[in-house]
Amino acid sequence: MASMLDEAICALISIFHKYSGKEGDRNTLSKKELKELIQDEFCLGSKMEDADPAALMDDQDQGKDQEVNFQEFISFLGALAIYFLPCPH
Ligand SMILES: [Ca+2]
Repeated sequence: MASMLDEAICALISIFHKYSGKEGDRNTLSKKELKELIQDEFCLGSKMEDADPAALMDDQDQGKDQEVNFQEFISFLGALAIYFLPCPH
């Protein structure tokens, strides 16, 4: 039986690929794919609704190749998780 953490990791991979496979490189998120992922998958407060995909892309795109790979995506989620850590509910 999968643990909650196993399921969370599988969900992250599944959600990433759901959007990364829409155009261009199937293993990275373009600016458009990132925008769709943020709009469709986040409901962590109003800040995410107003998020500027271009600015988020610049923050996450550590390789500066205009694409966000899975490692960069996970780094972003880690920073987001730390932001919400004091009030998880
Ligand atoms: Ca892609």
